[in-house]
Formats: sequence, C-alpha cells, structure tokens
Amino acid sequence: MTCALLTGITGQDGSYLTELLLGRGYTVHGIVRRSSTIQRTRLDHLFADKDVYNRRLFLHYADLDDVTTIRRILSKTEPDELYHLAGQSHVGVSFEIPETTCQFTAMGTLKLLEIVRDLEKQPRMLHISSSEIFGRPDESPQNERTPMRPVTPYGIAKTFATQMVTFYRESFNLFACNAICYNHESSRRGESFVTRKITRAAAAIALGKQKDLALGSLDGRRDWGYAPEYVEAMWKMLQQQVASDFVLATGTSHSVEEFLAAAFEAVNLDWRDHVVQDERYMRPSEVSRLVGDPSKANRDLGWTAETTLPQLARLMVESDLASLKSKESIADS
Ligand code: GDR
Repeated sequence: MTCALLTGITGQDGSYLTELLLGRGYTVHGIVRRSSTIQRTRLDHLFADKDVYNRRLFLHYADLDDVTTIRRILSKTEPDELYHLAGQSHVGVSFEIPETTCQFTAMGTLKLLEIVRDLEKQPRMLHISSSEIFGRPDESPQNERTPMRPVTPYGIAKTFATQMVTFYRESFNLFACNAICYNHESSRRGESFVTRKITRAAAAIALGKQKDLALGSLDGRRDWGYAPEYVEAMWKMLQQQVASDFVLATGTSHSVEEFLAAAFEAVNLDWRDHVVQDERYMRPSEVSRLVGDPSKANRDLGWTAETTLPQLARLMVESDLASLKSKESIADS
C-alpha cells in the first residue's frame, strides 16, 4: 500500500488531498500542531469513519520546527510521498508577524529538506509554493522560468523555500518539486481569506444575520481556481518520472470587485449596498499582475483548472448558506 505523509493536513488543501489519497488506496499520515483547540473540522467526517481513522489515516503531533520529532515520524512511517503544505499562509498577517512567517514557511521547509536528505528511504517530496514568489513581475502571465521578485514577507519566505527545494533537487538529487500555486479556494477556505470572507458575508446578509462587510482594497487582481482540482495536480506531480516544478493556475485573473459582484449576485444582492472600506485590511505592499501560465501542467500532467470564477463564487455562497441555515435549525430545535 502506498504511504503518504502530509504536513498541513488539517488545512483546506490537506483535507482534499487526504480524501484523494484515501480514495486511491493510500495510507495517510498527517502532522498536526499540538494546541488546546485544534481546528480539525475539515477532517471530522474521516475521523468519524471507523474503517479509516487509525486504520488508514493517522495523526502525529509535531511543530514544523521540531526537527527531532519530525525526523522520528518520517523514520517510523517511511512514506513514499511527502506533501509539505504547512506554513503561515496568510499574506496580510505576514506583515504583522514576519519572523514567525519565516520560521515556519522558510526555515520549516529547509529543516524538512535536511531531514529528507539524511533518510535512507527518501520519499518523493512536494512543496506547496505560491504565486507570491513573483511579487511584481515584469512578465504576465508567469511561468516556471519567470524571475522571482517577492514584495511581501510571506512571498519572501516562500521564495527562500522554493529555491531551497530546487537546490536540494539539483544538488542532492532529491525527488523534490514546487507546486507554484495561484489562489485556490473552496467552501473549506479559511474565513479570513477574501473569497470566503465575501461568500460568508453574502450568505449571512441574505439571511438577515449581518448588515455590512468590511474589506480592504478591492482593486487587487488574482488568478482564482477551485482547490480540489489543485490537489489532483499536486498528486500528479509526484507520479511523474522526473521531479520538476509546475505553475498551477487558471490562466485568467479577476479583481476582488468582480468576485464580490459574483458572490452577491448568487443571492440577488448588490454588493455596493453592503461593503465598507476598512483601513485595517489594507496591506503596506501589494503584488500586481499575478496570473499564471499553466501550459506546462496542461501538457505534462494533462491537468486543466476547470471551474470558472462565477461558478466558484456560487458554490461557495451556496455552501455558506446551507451551513448557516443548518446552524439556525440546530439552534431552533
Ligand atoms: P492572497 O489571498 O493574499 O492572494 O494569498 P487573500 O484572499 O488574503 O487576498 C486576496 C486579495 O484580497 C484583498 N483584500 C483582502 N484580503 C483579505 N484577506 N481580507 C480582506 O478583508 C481583504 N480586503 C481586500 C487583498 O489585499 C488581496 O489583494 C493567498 C493565500 O492563500 C496564500 O497562502 C497563497 O500563497 C496565495 O493566495 C496564492
């Protein structure tokens, strides 16, 4: 049975990837941080499944900078594939906590590479990189050869991690690849990211539970795709003969305002009646012209992002409406 180890298993991508791997017959091990209130709701349905939890799905406690424990977990589980998805993933927050961001996102990745380098049985390794490495690029769309010019603490940390992965592949012969992911969203997206914040608010306003939505800049443009499709590409990357980096993107960018319009349209509301601008969500520096060129992934992985922005906004709003309504009915019963 093929065995995979995931860091960041409790996150959006970790949960979708776990479902995909279990569906393909893998044994899945996940590393989780020890804390008093662990957020594992995205995996609850798998924990409840007695044929899965502690039979084919196992959790292990470790912080990303706890080298001894991570080494022990890797030696014990001997995975064939290692998906490194964990890190401080909020760009806006990285301006407030740059040291923590670098500690986990940059140094955490280097520490993992060092452990893998010393292992007798080396797993194939995927690192989730980010479009933030391109920052304010000279060319648009960006591909795997576009120079990295990050402009945020998060982007700088990801650039370090990305270049280390390439370096370990080229110098120490590890099967290690970067999935250079553009924004990918879903109903499991954390509530502080702009898409989910918007879809939750649209649903809550439609149900009369909220009046306004406070946002930062609406001008930013992003290449937004649907997360379950991106984890499929990550898996495909580790099934290739040769380790290589891939841009995973839709190839189309939209503004925050366009996402707002699509989300509010799904509940027949006009976003202009509800959105207020709030300085707190403005960033000291913003990326620009980020849109990915996924041709290499199209060609070599046979992968294409299918879900369009209006479809994405609608499915997220519908999920938020359903979950708010079910909370309402539980409260009423
Ligand atoms: P991003 O996603 O920074 O691209 O990083 P996010 O959803 O946080 O921001 C997208 C754009 O929306 C603007 N914005 C706001 N953003 C947030 N979070 N909250 C607000 O209230 C708000 N108002 C406006 C932002 O300024 C920005 O322009 C995501 C993360 O998942 C990273 O981990 C990942 O690497 C990249 O995508 C690709």
